[in-house]
Amino acid sequence: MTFDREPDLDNANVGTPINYDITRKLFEKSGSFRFLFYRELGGIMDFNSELYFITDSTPYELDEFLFRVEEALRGGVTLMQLREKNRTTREYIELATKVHEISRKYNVPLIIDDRVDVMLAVDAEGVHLGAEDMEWSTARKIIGDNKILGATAKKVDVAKAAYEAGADYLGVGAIYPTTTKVKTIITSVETLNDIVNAVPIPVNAIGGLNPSNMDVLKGVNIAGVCAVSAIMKADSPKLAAENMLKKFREIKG
Ligand code: TZP
Ligand code: MG
Repeated sequence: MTFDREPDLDNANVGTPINYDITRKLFEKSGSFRFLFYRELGGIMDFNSELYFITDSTPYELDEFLFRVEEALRGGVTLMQLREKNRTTREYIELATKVHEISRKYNVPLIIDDRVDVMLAVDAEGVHLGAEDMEWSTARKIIGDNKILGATAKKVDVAKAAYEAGADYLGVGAIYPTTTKVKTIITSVETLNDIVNAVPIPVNAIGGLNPSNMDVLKGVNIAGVCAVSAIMKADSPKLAAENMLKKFREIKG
């Protein structure tokens, strides 16, 4: 794989906007999957997708939902996504505003699922787009280089296309069948590995993952794991997040 632009790594410091050149270089250089992000309100947010928590508010009253989100953050979630499929634009923005207030306290970047407008409205740190959402290149133009663009990919060619279009990270799966409402297919660990080796940006595994079934990911150079139910529906989202992060770090060795 060849790359046409060379980032200035010596000057890649806190405040450097994340973009895929910088991401790639730091990814290769550090191998630690921690990246520079940008300075926000005087604080520093790292992009670290080791434990990427994706929400599902459907079964919960607002207070319970926000409590669970905060518990998950207290448990060590490193990146989070607000994923809403059945809300009006106004409701989505209202909820995102509340969730962003919480995620900021923990310095964890908030990614908005599906909706560039909602992300911009609440000045969240990024947006996650799949194959049926706004095209990645269009989204990148709209959001600029200071926001995170996540993409869903289940095939190597799609992963490469997403990277070329400006994606900062990829979500790949479902690795296991999932109880979360989503239109998806099973992605083999082999395909996941192929994708990891085909793109220089962080790749996260997703789909039915919990600490008891993550061993299959051992040896695959993923940046992290995503979870909805394992954290959202747990008796203690805090404990669930702690356990999941611990297990991920274990399998990474
Ligand atoms: N994309 C692929 S699988 C999935 C998404 C959004 C849902 C993952 O949810 P869970 O509950 O962690 O299986
Ligand atoms: Mg989507």
